[in-house]
Amino acid sequence: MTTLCTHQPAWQALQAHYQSIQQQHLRDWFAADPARGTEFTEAACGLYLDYSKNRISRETMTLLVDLADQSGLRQRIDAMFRGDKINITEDRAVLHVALRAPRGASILVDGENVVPDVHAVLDQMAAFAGKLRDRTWRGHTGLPIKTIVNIGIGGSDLGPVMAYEALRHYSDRGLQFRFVSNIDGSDFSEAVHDLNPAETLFIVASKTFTTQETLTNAHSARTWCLAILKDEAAIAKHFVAVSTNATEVAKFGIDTANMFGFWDWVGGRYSFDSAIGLSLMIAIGPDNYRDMLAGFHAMDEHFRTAPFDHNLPVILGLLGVWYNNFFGAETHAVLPYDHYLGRFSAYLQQLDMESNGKRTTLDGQKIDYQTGPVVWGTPGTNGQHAYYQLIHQGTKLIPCDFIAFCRSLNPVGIHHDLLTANCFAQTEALAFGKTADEVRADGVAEALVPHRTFDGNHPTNTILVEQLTPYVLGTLVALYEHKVFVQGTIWQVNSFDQWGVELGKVLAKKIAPELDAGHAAALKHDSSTNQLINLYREKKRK
Ligand code: G6Q
Repeated sequence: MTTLCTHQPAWQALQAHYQSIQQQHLRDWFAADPARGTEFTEAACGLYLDYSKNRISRETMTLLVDLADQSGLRQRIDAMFRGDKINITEDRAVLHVALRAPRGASILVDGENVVPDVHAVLDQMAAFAGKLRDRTWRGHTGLPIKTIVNIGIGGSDLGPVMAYEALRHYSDRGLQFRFVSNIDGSDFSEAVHDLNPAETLFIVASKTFTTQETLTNAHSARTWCLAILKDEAAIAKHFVAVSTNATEVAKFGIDTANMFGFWDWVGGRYSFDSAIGLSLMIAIGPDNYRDMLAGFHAMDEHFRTAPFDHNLPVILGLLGVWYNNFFGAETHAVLPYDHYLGRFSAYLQQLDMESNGKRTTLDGQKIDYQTGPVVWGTPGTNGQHAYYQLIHQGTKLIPCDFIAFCRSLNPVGIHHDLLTANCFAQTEALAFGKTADEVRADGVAEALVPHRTFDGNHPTNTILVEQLTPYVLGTLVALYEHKVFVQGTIWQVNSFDQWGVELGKVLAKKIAPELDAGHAAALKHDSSTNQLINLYREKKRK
């Protein structure tokens, strides 16, 4: 049995250290050290991280880095990059880093270099994307394709849609992109209601090609297409697949020449820079896509080589552990001050929560400490008019990451300065608050003073970047991928499986036929589930 993180000497030292500093206020730390705002910073791959507004001292960081060392982080990083099968419950390597390795690099899985295969698929994607972008790929009736609909779910949807939204500025505006994921028929119906099948291409994105939601949506798309085009031969022109499962792709009727492959060593939530990103490549073009991969790769190299105390994903990961396990923070907010990053927090939600929402160690021990936090957030400034109240004056400690850009992609009047002013103002207000005396000095009536006082001392990171580009998106996503890896290593969980989603899937398959009013067999669930099924059947008939 390996030593649990809570038994590491650094953990014990952090616990004692926490007792000694938990009452200290960021106001005092900043007053005592005028250089704090430039000292607790780090820059790499075009990202500037200011982590000075955290409840930490130099000693905290030293102890956290000790914890990383004692947890074997260096060995785990090496094992991942080497292609070891670190996803032990599925006996798989974890090599999303190979997806962005430059041509000519060598990463071995079972003795074979996988990098040439990665680039062969990228070239195949680029050739196909080129045909859609120059309109030479024609539909069954000879019309060019106007709309690309990605059908996928989870890792085969959240990444593509997030990245498409993030990089929409760089996209071909003559093409439309839509994303269907939910098994709710309204998702599919709304996505296609104004489309002409003769001008529509469906990308069925599914690693396994057995996922109920995706296959159900794909079959509905097929029916919708054939209802108008009335010829099975049309499928070859209007459907392509991204998958690891050629047999199922062929069974669906998609020509495997129009299949873009990837590999079992790419986890779903780590896959949007594989062929799963085909819709994105069509939107932004192969050159921009490769710039994005270069950004991913730059962050991979930074993570692999930088000393832990200068390593952005390590610093963010350790700070997360500090609040999660010592301050008892249960959630973590990611707040991008950029409209294009509207889906970024939802994407991170899966990346983080599906990876580290675990309660068993790699060697099967039951965990008695906190692991992955609840991750959430929406772009600024909308959140300020909604839930920031709770972050400022509520009873919970919510560490936040603020992400801001120096130059807007749409410089309109003074919008961008105002946006950024709001971002900086929030981190300032959260850190320093407003004392009762400061409130009184504003002439506020005594009865209102407690209501208008801000305690402050709320920790934040600020990530400041010049401009949102494909390269930058790559660095940001890799930053969070590796942050999750750091935390998973410390908590000793397998960040690359997701057994927790299985039980619900199995039960849904059992319940689906029981919802049919003609289902004769007696229901054998608990009394609540039985009653819900009965009510549904009864009301459905009306
Ligand atoms: C991600 C998960 C999960 C997966 C979806 C879709 O890490 O494995 O979200 O991406 O269940 O799976 P398919 O791509 O196989 O349809």
